[in-house]
Amino acid sequence: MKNLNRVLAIHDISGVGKCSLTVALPILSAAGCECAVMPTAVLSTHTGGFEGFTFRDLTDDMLPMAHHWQAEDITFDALYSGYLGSLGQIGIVREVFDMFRGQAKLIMVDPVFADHGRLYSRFTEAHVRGMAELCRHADIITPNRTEAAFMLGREYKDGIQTEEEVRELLLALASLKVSKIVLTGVQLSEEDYGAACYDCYTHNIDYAMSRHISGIYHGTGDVFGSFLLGALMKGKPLSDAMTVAVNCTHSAIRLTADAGLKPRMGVSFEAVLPAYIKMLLPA
Ligand code: PXL
Repeated sequence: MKNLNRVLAIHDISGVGKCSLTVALPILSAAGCECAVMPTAVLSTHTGGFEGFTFRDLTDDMLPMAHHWQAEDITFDALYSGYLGSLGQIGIVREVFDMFRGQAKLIMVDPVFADHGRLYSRFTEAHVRGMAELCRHADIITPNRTEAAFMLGREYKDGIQTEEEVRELLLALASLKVSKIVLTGVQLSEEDYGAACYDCYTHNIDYAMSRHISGIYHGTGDVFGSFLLGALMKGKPLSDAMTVAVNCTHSAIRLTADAGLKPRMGVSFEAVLPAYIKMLLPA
């Protein structure tokens, strides 16, 4: 029998500091998906908040893996890319999308390269342009506010936004020719923090807000993206899936903050998985 929920997650493995594949695997599995992986690099830790991390680039393995899957008639129902370890990987991921887009219902690109107004270590302006180009090949993109601004060649603006500013940003991102955009890190007041989405078919803009928790918690973009994709694979409409992802990510940050855990180690998403699974049950 065909498994209708096989997702290919294309991210790095950071050994410590929960993010990328170490969160995509458990979250997508909790959503009932089979999570296949194409690791882009293996690191001792992620690159934010740790010094001296190891970095094994896996660029040369990516296309051979994809060709093997093709030779074995393996298909994927969704393709999900995140942290890419080198500029060359952006073109390779495009090729992988072309190889498997026939059967895939959904291609989601999280253009992971920056946050809080700064590029992640190892990335340059060329990576920003490459990611903006990769976004054109996705059905859904999930940039944070920094990535959105940089891909549009704009200055990053911090703090509270008006709904009109969010709307303008979403419409500008739609010019990258993606059909659905989920913008994260949206802040509408001191308290209201979350995400906004735009569907270019319906022209609807929706918001999902939760109570703002101050601090910079690592890996939350990957946790959010994985919660979102799992809910979409369960058939939730975009705005409902975004609400699930905002609520679950918020709970994971709340638990981490209340326990006084170090933000660079990632958030306590594990404790939220039972609630997430319940949210995905049919109404
Ligand atoms: O969470 C994004 C991410 C993923 N993978 C690696 C990272 C980062 C952000 O810094 O360094 C290796």
